[in-house]
Amino acid sequence: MKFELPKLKYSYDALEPYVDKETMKIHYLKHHQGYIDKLNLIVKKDASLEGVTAEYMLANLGTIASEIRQPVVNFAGGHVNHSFFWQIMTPEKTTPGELTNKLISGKWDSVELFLEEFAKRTLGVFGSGWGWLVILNNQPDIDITTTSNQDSPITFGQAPILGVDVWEHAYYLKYKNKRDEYIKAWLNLINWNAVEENLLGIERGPP
Ligand code: MN3
Repeated sequence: MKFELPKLKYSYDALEPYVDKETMKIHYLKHHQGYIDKLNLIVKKDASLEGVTAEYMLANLGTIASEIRQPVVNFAGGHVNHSFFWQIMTPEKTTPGELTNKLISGKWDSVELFLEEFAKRTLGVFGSGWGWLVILNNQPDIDITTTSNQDSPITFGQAPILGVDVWEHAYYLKYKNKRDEYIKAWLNLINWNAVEENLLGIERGPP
């Protein structure tokens, strides 16, 4: 079994003007593919990882041999985070679902205020990383978190609901050093249907 790029549900230019075609192509075909290639190399060299999902590795880092643990964090994390990222964006205009509205408004009063706080926290990530809306596994509570590099919320017992990549490779071609402008634009791409599905999936529990 080899890890592979997940199919995109939209074309490289579909997210314009918020995320440009060139950035999408490089991000997906070069950066994400790069994480996958390195993850496949790790698995090829360690028979105990054969058939293990990347999510399981990230949730059970203690079971990973110490000399490959950090590479697994980086490359399984890079693969899982980006696979999540592509499906949490959409060129279609979507609106927050019923459960999304209820949970977010219950904590931040409104979706608008949540997005302000999400943008602020994500802008504050030092260096490369991610901003997340997460739910603690099997808990009703949602929260905003950030991670560095390709660290995954899964490693910390959190399930990602929404997440934005704030590595410079995600925005530098179009936005240069203006991460704030990128995040503000990116909020227009949120796939609220996927957010609702993520919340419903966690409410239902594992199959
Ligand atoms: Mn990236």
